[in-house]
Amino acid sequence: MKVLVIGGDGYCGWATALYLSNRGYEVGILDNLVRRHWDMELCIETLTPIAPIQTRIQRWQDLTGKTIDLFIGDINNYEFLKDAMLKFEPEAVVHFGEQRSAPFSMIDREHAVLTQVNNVVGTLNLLYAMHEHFPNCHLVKLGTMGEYGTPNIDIEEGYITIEHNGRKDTLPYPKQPGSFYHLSKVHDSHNIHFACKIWGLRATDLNQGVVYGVLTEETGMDELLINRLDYDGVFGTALNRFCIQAAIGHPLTVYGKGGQTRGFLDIRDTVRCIEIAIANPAEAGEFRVFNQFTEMFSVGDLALMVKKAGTSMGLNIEINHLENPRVEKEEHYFNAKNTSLLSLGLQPHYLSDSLLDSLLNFAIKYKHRVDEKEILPKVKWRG
Ligand code: NAD
Ligand code: USQ
Repeated sequence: MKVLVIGGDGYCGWATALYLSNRGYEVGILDNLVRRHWDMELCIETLTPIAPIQTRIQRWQDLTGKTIDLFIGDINNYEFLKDAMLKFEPEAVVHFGEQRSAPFSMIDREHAVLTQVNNVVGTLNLLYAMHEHFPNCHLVKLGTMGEYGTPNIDIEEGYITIEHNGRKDTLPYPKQPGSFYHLSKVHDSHNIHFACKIWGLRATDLNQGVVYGVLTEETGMDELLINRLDYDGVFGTALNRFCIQAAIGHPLTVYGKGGQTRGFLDIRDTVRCIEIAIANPAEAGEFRVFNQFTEMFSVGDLALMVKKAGTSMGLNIEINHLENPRVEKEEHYFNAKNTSLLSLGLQPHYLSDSLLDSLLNFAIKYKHRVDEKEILPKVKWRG
């Protein structure tokens, strides 16, 4: 099957492109490399030295004999997107190509607008390209668990059945996102749902939790295939950040009380979930939503797990409760369903001491690249 991976130069996209290529899918990567540009603009770097995309793809071909087509450009440019799709003729499109950091979207008005225009217009262009040229193609779109927020009831997979004044309906689950970034995903979901309804497109919205880890079978094959691993206060995410902080002896940065609970998953499960979604496409006209995470943790508990794993490796780890730069609940109910992907065959890699050991060792290997100034959060939700 021909699969176009939009955002294939990024953290989830690169691992997914190689995984699918390794499994015999014909893969194309489309990316405008803007993430590398934002890193430069913010003066931050991934922990790992990532090779240029052309070098990465060439190395993959040299090692495995498998080719990956490359389209460099912006999905906000409709002509470019349409031409790339007409050239590649995808049967499935996996869409990772968005601005994905909540803090980035909260820097100021300009970054909020950039995030929402980039994400919402890009996805809308893609919907039009599919409608006009590939109406049968399956869209696998990365959404986020953060679309739901932290309601005081169980979180279902996309829809909830409600009885109201004696009548009953199944409706989209209420959304209470916590940043202009997370809001952009809600806007995307609405647009995709509507496009499926009016044009009969088929789409799967994967509401993914926070991803951790760096090595997959493919990205671990060679130094030139290495994936990015963000640790800075803008693009770094909770568990990855804690492991890198532990490796350099920086106190772990738990925001506020640390009771913030989220869904998490190993990057090796991200790539598998995508394959499961592609191999079991949505029906024509169907807007399907899967919650894509394997376990729920509070950030305080994650910090304690990293401290325990690090201490047994001889690291000296402190946990700091910083003033929370975000506006969010720090103690709350959180119970989300995730049965769809499991019932389609996902076999999770649960967070274990051995994964934490390997992530900590990985962080230690590259710790000379860490810029300590970039660890503390600088973006505040209230400005
Ligand atoms: P990333 O920043 O590493 O990668 C995103 C890629 O998309 C980058 O290579 C970037 O250059 C590209 N891109 C952005 N805008 C584009 C545009 N307009 N045209 C073409 N390419 C564009 O992000 P990631 O961590 O790999 O996340 C990928 C997707 O998964 C995002 O949509 C994100 O919201 C979602 N997600 C990520 C996580 C996580 O923990 N990393 C968790 C849940 C959901
Ligand atoms: N947090 C800390 N300390 C840190 C970093 C984060 O306590 O050093 C807390 C945050 O306050 C928040 C939680 O950890 O309560 C998660 O924050 P995060 O930065 O790990 O993740 P988030 O901002 O939600 O965004 C990340 C990805 C995003 C994806 C989302 C999935 O950047 O692309 O959509 O995870 S989810 O959280 O399920 O919405």
